[in-house]
Amino acid sequence: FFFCCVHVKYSVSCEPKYPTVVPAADFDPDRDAARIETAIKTKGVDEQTIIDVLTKRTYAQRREIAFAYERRAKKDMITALKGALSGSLEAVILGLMKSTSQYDASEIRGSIKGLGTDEETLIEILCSRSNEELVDIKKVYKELFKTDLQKDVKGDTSGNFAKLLLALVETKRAEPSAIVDYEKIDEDARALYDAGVKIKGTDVATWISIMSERSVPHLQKVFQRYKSYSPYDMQESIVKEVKGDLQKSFLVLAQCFENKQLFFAKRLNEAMKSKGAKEKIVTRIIVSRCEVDLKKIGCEYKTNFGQSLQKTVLEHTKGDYQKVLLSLCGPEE
Ligand SMILES: [Ca+2]
Repeated sequence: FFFCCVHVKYSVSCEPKYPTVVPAADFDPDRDAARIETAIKTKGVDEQTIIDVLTKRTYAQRREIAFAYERRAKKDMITALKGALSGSLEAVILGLMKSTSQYDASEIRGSIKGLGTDEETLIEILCSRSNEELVDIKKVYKELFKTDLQKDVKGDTSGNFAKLLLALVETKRAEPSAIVDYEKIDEDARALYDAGVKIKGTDVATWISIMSERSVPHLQKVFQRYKSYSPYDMQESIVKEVKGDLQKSFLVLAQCFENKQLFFAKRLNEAMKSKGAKEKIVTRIIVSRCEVDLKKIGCEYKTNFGQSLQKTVLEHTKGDYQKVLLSLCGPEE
């Protein structure tokens, strides 16, 4: 029995990846740079070529293309793309010229430094990214903006909402353990119940520490176990116990612990089908997940909504924006 409490770390902590954008074979940065240069110079701009090249290369390859472009054209490729493109297509292409962490860091910065605070974006990113991703985002944030992510989050949020986001940014989440600790699972499940549904009011600090420090596989089992204490499951309990941005944040966390790709699939569906399609959300999810798990998000999408992600993109977007999204989503499985 005691053996089950021994904490063994996996030798590899990386989560499996399910990208739709993978390294191009026979990659030649000089040839690609020449194609981009011609496309930019073409009268009226040859958007199709820009889309074809840049969506079928990884970020690392796009960087090489940018270097090759600068050597031959004697100017910065990103600046040239900015000048040549506009609107939603420009947003996607410029997003692709950032690494996933740079993109996330910039989206967070934009959500904080824009007019007011865009809590929705802040919550989506901070509550859905893995510990590993958050570690990287913090590092890149500091490099790009010469300030700590913690400091910016603190300056723009308050109360328990701030406490939860800051706890996530501290990146104290445990690595998955190879051994299931049933005692700890039971203890955490009961603690979540005792801190919420069981009492008047909510001991938010306990919820925050459990949900920001335990590993995802552990929390999945905790939420299962939770149902043997509480008449409501964890998501229902969150809705009953807390409100506003704190509720939204806990819900994103809980949904992502359960099935992160399903969470993104639902969010994409909502954003595309909402009145005045929330293009910013669609762009952000597709750009930020195409080298991470967009393939799996597509599978969850199809399973849940009975229609492929690609078909939905086709129905709800148009023009070059549609072309670039479809290319990033890859072929239907
Ligand atoms: Ca309560």
